[in-house]
Amino acid sequence: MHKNKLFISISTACILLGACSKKDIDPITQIPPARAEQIYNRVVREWDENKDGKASCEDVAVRRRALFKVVDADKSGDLWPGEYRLAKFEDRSFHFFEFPKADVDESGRIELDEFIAIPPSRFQGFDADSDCLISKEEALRAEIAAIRSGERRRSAKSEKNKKNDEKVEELLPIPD
Ligand SMILES: [Ca+2]
Ligand SMILES: [Ca+2]
Ligand SMILES: [Ca+2]
Repeated sequence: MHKNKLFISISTACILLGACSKKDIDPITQIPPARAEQIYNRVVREWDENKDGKASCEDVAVRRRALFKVVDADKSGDLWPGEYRLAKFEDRSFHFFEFPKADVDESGRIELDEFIAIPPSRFQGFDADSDCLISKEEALRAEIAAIRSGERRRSAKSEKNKKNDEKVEELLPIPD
């Protein structure tokens, strides 16, 4: 009884003071379970190269090994700067690591272990706790963040369009 009363008074306080705004509700608790499952499965499908049903660093390594083979044009087993540059087109992670920074042992070549060791920027964007595994919660938070940044972009765009419309109006001849 006591608890109920307390609950009611807290809810009333929320309503009266507007203190418990929507902002305080964790948005991932608002996603229906079936939809949450769908989002998580999509993220796993996107990464799961080793087909173990999880999106992990191991999947990133599998992808890196495959990419290494592709860009190692002269099949020397290591990459020279020209070959390394090709990898940047496939994975933005390499943009953040110029050749000298990636060549940890300063051998003048990027060996496979150096290539795999470069932090995967997109994967890390999902893996908030850096445990090398994208959990369902991390997948959902990334999805919400993506939707929000999409909304921001859209509203910025419509703001721009509005300005353009105003400009167009300025350009229209004034009727007499
Ligand atoms: Ca996997
Ligand atoms: Ca090296
Ligand atoms: Ca994680």
